[in-house]
This record gives sequence, structure tokens and C-alpha cells, in this order.
Amino acid sequence: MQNRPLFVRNAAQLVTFSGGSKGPLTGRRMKELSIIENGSVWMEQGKIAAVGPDDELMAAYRERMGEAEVVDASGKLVTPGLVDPHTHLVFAGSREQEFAMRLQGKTYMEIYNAGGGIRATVRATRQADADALFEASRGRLDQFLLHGVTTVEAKSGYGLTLEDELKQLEVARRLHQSHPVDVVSTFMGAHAVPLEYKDDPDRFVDEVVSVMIPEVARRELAEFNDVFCEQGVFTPEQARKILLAGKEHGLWPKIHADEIEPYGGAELAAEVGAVSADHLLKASEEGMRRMAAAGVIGVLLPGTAFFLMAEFAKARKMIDLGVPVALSTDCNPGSSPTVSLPFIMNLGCLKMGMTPEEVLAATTVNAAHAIRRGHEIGSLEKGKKADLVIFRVANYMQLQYGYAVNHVDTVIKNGNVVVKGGRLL
Ligand code: IZC
Ligand code: ZN
Repeated sequence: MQNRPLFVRNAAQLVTFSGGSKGPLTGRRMKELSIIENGSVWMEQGKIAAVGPDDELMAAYRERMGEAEVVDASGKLVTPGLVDPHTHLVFAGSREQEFAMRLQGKTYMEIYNAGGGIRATVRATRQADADALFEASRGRLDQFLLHGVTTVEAKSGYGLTLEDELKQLEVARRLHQSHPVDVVSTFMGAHAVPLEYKDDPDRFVDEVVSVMIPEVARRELAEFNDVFCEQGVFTPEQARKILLAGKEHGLWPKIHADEIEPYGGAELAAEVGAVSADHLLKASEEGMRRMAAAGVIGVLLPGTAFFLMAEFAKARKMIDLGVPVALSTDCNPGSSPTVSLPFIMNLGCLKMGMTPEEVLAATTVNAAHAIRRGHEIGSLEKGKKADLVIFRVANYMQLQYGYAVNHVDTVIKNGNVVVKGGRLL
């Protein structure tokens, strides 16, 4: 916990997203940053106590200034801590050989069908003991924090047996308890059809529905339930069954939708009332409209399109249709081995036509709502968690202009400075 008050003073721009607790931003509202120039934030007991112009906060806290640790943000940009709402954080091994094969023209699905891809990471993750898995994942979490990310969602799905899925989820819980970054868990037993069930995938779906989901829910190891709905992986019918079973056990639905082929994933997300539908590279316009009507957040993962050398999701179209859009790294060893959410924002601008305002909304407010945390993170408002980032740039546009550079100077988590001068404390 935070011992003394922390006062971040006089930022050139303080991006607050005031009002962000109410719900995800859509359409033109994604551009409403609510910037305070010469802005300051007073934090105590892990929460934001006040946000406003520096002169106002100086006057309000004059008598308590001696108690506080003061961080000078003059000339710099301050934003809410970044939120990554879609990662496969906990895994063992790496797949650089497959990357090299893809550069020679092999496709992601060809590698999966030959027993590699997700299945290769499943073999490595099953073999790793919990401590090794914890260490590998902790290193990645440190890197996320160095890039300004203060909360991540993390999926299981590299175990595919009850025991190995529980192992992954328990590691995620240990990370949440021991690391400054908050980790929000998603069960994804239906990430791939394990080779043992290759000839009878429905039997595996039954195992997920009748054994894994009830046990994960009973142990309270996850809040969300996700499925890879993709041609050659799980059909929309199987995905529906899995998502509805999760709902019955209190797990909120999420879905990997229309990543490689158009497959009705966006439509299914709207039908089951998913919190988010993710990927959406090949989503139909009808699917997007249904998502907008049902309030399903579109979590876009342009790092994956970039790394798979595929067509990017139609972010502009989705925003224009009223779909609330969030952005994420999709951090995983196959299709997006990165932790740089700032670079994902760069791709949002350069490859999906999003504006510098929209990509910030998509990695703060909207990302927070995509993991049902909009009431406590994602905007800088009184009462919310004291999670914020100080960037070494004078305005928010420079974050996108100076691309593929880590501009993070300082990260504050729960009112404590955890990264200073670009280094972990
Ligand atoms: O390990 O390849 N798309 N799941 C669905 C992934 C990519 C992760 C992987
Ligand atoms: Zn994913």
C-alpha cells in the first residue's frame, strides 16, 4: 500500500478521460480526451484524491505539501495507466522457427494443422513446472510495465487438460498477487483442439463444458471465458455451447472472432452478449452492426495482422458504426510476440486509420471496460486507482509521431512509483 501521498505536478498535458467510468466511448466521443494543461494529480492510499490545474491543487493541498512525495511532470504528458485487455501472458517456449517458416510462405493455419502453432506451445507449457512458468511470465509482465501497462488480461489455453489449465490460471493468480501489474484472468480451455481429441473435437467440447468450466468457476480462477471460433478450430455452434456454459457458471463471454476467415464470430458475440469480440480482421459489416447494437466491445489486435502479414481489421468502419473499439497486444508466442502496447497504438494510427485521440481511448477507457474494470481504472478521476504514466513527450500526438520508441519515463501503480527514468524500481 501507499505510505505517503504522491503529487504529480504540472504536466504539459494531463489526459483524464473524465467521465470514462460511465461506459466505453463510441463514435466521435472516442476523441474526447479531456486534457488539462499544466495539470496535476494528488494521490493517497492507492487512489486518486484530486485532479486539476496545478495552481488549484497547490492551493488546495498547500498545508499538506510537506507530507507528499512530489514528482515534477513539467514538459511531459500524463495519461491513465495503459490497459491491455487481451494477452496470452502465461506460456513456455517460443516459436521463432515457425516465424521463419511463415516468412518462407507457410501459413499460420498450415503450421497449426501440422501439429505446431498453439499445439507446440501447449507441449512446452505442459512440460514446464509452475515455477518456470511463473518466472517466464513475470519477465514479460516487467516488460509490460516498462511500456506503461498497469493492468493486463491473461488467458489460459496452453494446457488443454484440466490440470494444465489450472496450472496456468494459478500462475496468473500468483503474478497478480506478487507483481505491481494487475492481472485479470480468462479461462480459454477452447483455444485449440488438443491432438488427443483431433478426431473427435465434440468430445473435447464436452470436456470443456462439463469438467473444466465448472471447476475453474468453483475455484474462482477466472472472470471471463473465451473461445477460438475459427474455421478448422471451433465452429460457431461449439463456441456458442462453450460461451453459454461459461455464463451459467458466472464467467463473462469473450470470443476470438473472424481472425483468419469470416465465420460469424462477430454475430455470435452479439447473440450471446459477449463483453468483447476480439480480432475481427474478417468480420462482416452485419456482424459489426450487431455488435454496435448489443454494446459488444471490439478488441482489435493490429500487432497480429502485422506479424501474420494479413489484412488489418476495419477499425474506421467499426468506429463509424458505433462499435466501441479497444486495442491490445495479443501478446503470445505465435501470432504477436510483443509487449509494446505503445507500438500497437502506432499501428492503430498507421495501419487502421485511427486518430491519435482514438488510440489513446482504445488503450485506456475502452480497454478497461473490455475487462469490466471501467469503474476503477482507465481514466484519471477522483476515487479511481492511482495508476498513471508519465511520458517523455510534450503532447499526446508525439506518442504516435515518434513511433516504435518507448517514451515511458515514470509509471505509478496504486499510488507508488514503480518505474522511474524508464527503469523498474
Ligand atoms: O499461440 O498462436 N490466434 N491464438 C489464436 C493465438 C493466435 C495464439 C497462438
Ligand atoms: Zn488471442
